[in-house]
Amino acid sequence: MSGASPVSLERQGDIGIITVNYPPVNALGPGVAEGIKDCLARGNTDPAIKAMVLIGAGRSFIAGADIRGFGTNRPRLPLGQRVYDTLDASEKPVIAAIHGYALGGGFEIAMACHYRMALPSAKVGLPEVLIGILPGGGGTQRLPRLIGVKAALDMIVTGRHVPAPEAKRLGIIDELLPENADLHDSAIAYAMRIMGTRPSPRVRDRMVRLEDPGIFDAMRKSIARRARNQTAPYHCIAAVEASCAMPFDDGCRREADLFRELEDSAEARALRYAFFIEREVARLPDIPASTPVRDFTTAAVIGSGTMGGGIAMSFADFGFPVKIMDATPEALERGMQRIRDNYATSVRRGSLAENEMQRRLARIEPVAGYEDIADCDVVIEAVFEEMDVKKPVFAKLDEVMKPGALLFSNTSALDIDQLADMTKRPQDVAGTHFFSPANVMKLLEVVRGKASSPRTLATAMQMGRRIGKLSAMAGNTDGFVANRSRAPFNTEMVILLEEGCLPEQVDKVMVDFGYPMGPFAVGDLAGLDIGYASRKRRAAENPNFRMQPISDRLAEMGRYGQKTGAGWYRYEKGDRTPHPDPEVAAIIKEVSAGLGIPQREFADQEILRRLLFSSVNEACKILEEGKAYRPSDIDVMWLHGFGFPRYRGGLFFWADGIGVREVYNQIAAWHQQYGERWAPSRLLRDLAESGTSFREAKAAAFVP
Ligand code: T1G
Repeated sequence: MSGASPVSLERQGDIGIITVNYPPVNALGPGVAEGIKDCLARGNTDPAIKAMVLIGAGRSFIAGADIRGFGTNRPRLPLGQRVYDTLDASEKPVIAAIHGYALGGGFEIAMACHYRMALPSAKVGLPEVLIGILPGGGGTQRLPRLIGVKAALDMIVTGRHVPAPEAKRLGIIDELLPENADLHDSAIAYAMRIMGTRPSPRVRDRMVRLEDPGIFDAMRKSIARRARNQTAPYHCIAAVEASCAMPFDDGCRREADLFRELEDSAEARALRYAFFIEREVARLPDIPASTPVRDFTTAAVIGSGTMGGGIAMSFADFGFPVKIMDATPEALERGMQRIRDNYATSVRRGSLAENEMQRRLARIEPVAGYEDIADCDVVIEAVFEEMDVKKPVFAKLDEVMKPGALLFSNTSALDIDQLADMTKRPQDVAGTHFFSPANVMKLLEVVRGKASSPRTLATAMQMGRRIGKLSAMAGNTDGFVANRSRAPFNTEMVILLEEGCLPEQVDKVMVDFGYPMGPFAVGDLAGLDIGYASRKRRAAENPNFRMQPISDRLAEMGRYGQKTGAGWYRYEKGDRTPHPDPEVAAIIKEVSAGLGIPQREFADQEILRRLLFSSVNEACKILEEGKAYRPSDIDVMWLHGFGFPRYRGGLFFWADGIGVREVYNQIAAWHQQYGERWAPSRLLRDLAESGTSFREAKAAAFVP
């Protein structure tokens, strides 16, 4: 920012307009809150000004405190002297004119204003809990006074953004404008209508509306599962509870005490890290942001199986027309039925409106063959995961697709270069690896082939963002980046069984750590036959490939998991609850005895570290081979591809909490005990020797 204040005051007739101009989202960075306070003081002393409007320049109102300032001991205005207090003390009324976002401290400022006006496209919210803290600007005290405790608790504990029309219904917004209204002029007109009204209505003067005294304990119970191991959600509840138990200023003091307990907590540091790496991942160090992307308006998906259907839904969910085809009309109809069933389930659960489901279904057009998709801008191949099936598809696409169309494959591990070599336009080919279920999981791995052009890659990354994904670049290595870094975890978890663990013990450790499901339960959900086929393929290619006799035995018995009623666990008909199965324990015991592996007990920490350290080591190998840009990109993949608990930041962020040296020493010890699979990567050894954190590790130059 230049020397000029990011906040200005100009007078238009009787109205003072205070404008915040601190791009890109008017966060409350250095000088912003002070600037607002200064303009309020000047507006209150200027006799020509009867009322004021507070408005944001650019694309938003105020998006909240500057998150980069947390944990940095940046000086903060004391209670009673903050911008919210200046607004409370303002003799003249102030209208918050909201467009874009009013979030966190920005929304708290709006609530300290006397009136709130918004465009319908605007959104308000208190998302602080999502970065491990709580509204620290009086929001936990004002919101219950504005909309009642029940609605306030929902907004504060979920951190959700509330669209302006809903905010109007809740009582947050006083004046909801039509979408095409001019916010600036409308706010001035509004100010002129109310400028003589005294006293100006202050939210702090209202009574809190407590609908049910039991709501706080009920809320604590309702969040117990998803908020386990976290503190911020519970502190949010305590702060709102204080709004019912004490006067406003005391409540603000209680809020400030709770905020201080959270600001530099491990949870808050991890969640702030996650927030920023999700933005960093979009930056491609060797592909300039100015690289022209190919606009796309129509997409096609080849293959209407679980993945192809989910990919088609991803496009339809974000407004894109998408054509879908399959090898036979019967297969295509099965795929369309699965899509219809998926949407119907969402409608039944209340997460999707019926009319929105119809709009999305109308965007998905089943087509008979290649000639029907020739004019699409983007085509995503999602056929069976075999090279012999995929190669002819790419040869055909090369033949029929219009010049300039982008040809992507959803393969999860196969060589992108081999597919590109089936075409005369390898520069237009890349991998776009969705994670199952494709319409739910946010991670999209963009896999760079040797010949993929910068334009193709930049377009693939942007395409992911435009369909609600987090796009992350991966090198074309076996398993790309996410699955390759996860592979040792998958091996180690089964080897633990050979040594005396049970699936339920491993799953409990990982669920207690924060995963939504244990890895064995996830295996049963995905289907054990898929891994079995993959292991057989790899064993045929690599005689040294370590087979998994226990997993293989289950698959050979037809125990594929939920779809067959039994896998690692046993399932009752119509019930997805995994039940430990004595038959599996017996198989584990028998196979392990046959392998001659001594059985022993395991502490939870060893189980956790055997799984995660094996992946940390592999992720270091990926970085030293230049197959990922940054350690934090791999953390994004673990957060959004594998459900790694967000309040632990990511795989490397968590490992840094233990320390590189300790991780290295443990891996070196397991290398002595178990042999080559635990050989420390060179990068890991170098980091341990240099005392460099995982997050500071430098990847080798990117190698497609
Ligand atoms: N602080 C610092 N930088 C921020 C920021 C913030 N609050 N919000 C966004 N940015 C940066 C972001 O890193 C990116 O930077 C650029 O702006 C565009 O963001 C006292 C204590 C507003 C919905 O949690 O949710 O107030 O990558 O890519 O998709 O009680 O940004 O360009 O270098 O996300 O259009 C509460 C966080 C803070 C809001 C816009 N507020 N931001 O989304 O753009 S705590 C938040 C967002 C607080 C008070 C408490 C989103 C957005 P770069 P973007 P977008």
